[in-house]
Amino acid sequence: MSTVILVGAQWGDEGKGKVTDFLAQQAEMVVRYQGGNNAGHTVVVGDKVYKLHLIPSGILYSDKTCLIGNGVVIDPEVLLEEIDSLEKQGVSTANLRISPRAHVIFPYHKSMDMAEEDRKGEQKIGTTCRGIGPAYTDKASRIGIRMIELVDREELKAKLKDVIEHKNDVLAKVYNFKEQHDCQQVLELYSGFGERLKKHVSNVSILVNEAVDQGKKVLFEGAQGTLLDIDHGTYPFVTSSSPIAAAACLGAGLGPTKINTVVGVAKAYITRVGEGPFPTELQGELGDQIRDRGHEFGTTTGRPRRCGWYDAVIARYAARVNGLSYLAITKLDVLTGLETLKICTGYKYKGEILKEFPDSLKVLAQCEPVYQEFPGWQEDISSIDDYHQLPKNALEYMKQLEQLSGVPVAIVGVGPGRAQTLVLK
Ligand code: 2SA
Ligand code: GDP
Ligand code: MG
Repeated sequence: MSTVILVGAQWGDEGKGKVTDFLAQQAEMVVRYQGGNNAGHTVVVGDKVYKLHLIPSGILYSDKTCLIGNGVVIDPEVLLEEIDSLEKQGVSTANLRISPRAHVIFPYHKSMDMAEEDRKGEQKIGTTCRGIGPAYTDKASRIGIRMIELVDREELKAKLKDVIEHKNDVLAKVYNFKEQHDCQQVLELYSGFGERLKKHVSNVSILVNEAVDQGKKVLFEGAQGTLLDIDHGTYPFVTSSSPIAAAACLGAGLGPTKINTVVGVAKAYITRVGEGPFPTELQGELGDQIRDRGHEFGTTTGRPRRCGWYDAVIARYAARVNGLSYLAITKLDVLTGLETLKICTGYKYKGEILKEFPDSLKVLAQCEPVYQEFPGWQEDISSIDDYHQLPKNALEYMKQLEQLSGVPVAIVGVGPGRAQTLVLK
């Protein structure tokens, strides 16, 4: 199949970076289509650990073209740091191209993100405070500034002058925010970023369509996850973009007729970072144990992730809204040693069993998970290289997980390394 969209099937951090790196071996182009540097995609190659935020995980191969689409919001300072850090580690970023239509994150977006979280207090979303929401807000309000303007000093100056005055006003008067942003300072800093990034700016829509039309393999790398989608996620505890598969077309500039396959990445359990209801959350010792074994801490912010049992209601929901062709199940190794494993098959709500993921957050918050239990396994599985060599109980757990999710499993992760990946189909 020549075009594959890879999406998070849970609340993010499913291991999309690792699976993208694995599938990128077969691809010629890897494309990010939404989100920004709120994302943290960890890729382990040999003894090296790469933490990518904006640059597609395909960059670790010297022969892949890596694109950042129009649907991404870009903090140019972070992007340049990422470029510098990769180059220092011997990874070339010469094949990186950025859409001129991608919107830019400015310092006032970060201030707005923090100020808005403060204003919400107890009701806060638990954002990464990277300015993501405010940048998408400006895009929708038609006062955003794009890469095409960032690389044109005169355009940048004109746009900034207008916007900064307004932002300072709102920050001071509405949020009582102390910090004010100096237009000239931001202009100097950002036009410098623009100068450096200019050589990477190129029409991503043309590049992707040409590649697809030439039969090249293109991989679309989603960030965050289905339940963080602004339309289909646990609103308002979501991010401000659309991580689901449909957004790949929008965020890169190609039509849905060009897509062949959608792979959903899910952990063998589930995590979430940030606020909001989480039916299968494990509070207490077991949750802590899974967090420690799975090193479940934010790749971008270092925040501890909340951990819970695999939720097949969510998996079926992700299958529906993304049109999943396959599942890639990661971190099966993290469950090794647990005596009993559970999979949530439905939600109990006011005496009824809900089989579908509810639209109402109020309902979700009152749902009690209904579980099926399975015996665990004790054997170390991290160096197994053939799926059928997994312990009997691990195979049974995977079989049930697949059946309850309603999507065939194609890939299983048994460790963070590139080689710790089992292929089924
Ligand atoms: P934002 O900053 O506006 O996008 O936050 C809104 C919600 O989206 C969640 N979110 C994430 N959830 C999981 N992983 C993300 N990336 C980082 C990682 C997170 C980190 O890879 O670990 O380091 O903390 C990510 N980005 C956004 C966020 O928690 C809010 O619930
Ligand atoms: P992403 O945002 O979906 O790319 O996921 P993150 O990189 O934020 O978090 C996933 C973490 O799990 C990273 O530290 C990966 O190196 C790690 N990981 C991915 N797959 C596996 C796996 O199969 N087993 C183990 N033990 N770790 C994994
Ligand atoms: Mg992550």
